[in-house]
Amino acid sequence: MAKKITPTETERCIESLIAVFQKYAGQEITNSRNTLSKTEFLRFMNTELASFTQNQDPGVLDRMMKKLDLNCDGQLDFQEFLNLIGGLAQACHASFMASAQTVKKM
Ligand SMILES: [Ca+2]
Repeated sequence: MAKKITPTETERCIESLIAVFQKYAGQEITNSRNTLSKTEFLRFMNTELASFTQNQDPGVLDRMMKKLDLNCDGQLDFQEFLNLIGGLAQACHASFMASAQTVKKM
């Protein structure tokens, strides 16, 4: 009998990223299931990252989409989506480091 392998935390994170991408990319039937259209991107941002989007002016998401869409096809593929996640993770990491520094100094 095959032993059930418990995924590591890292493996679960990767799996979650794929699942969340597929969930939003597959919402519009008229659009490819493998990419996020502008509408799907906005839905993703406003649902999954609401704490980030609620204090932004509406132009910010437009500009983000344009910047992330490296091949300018009006869609975000998985690689382009990962650049967004990577950028956000980096920003979070930087702010954790900054607050850790502040705590150390106190
Ligand atoms: Ca693209």
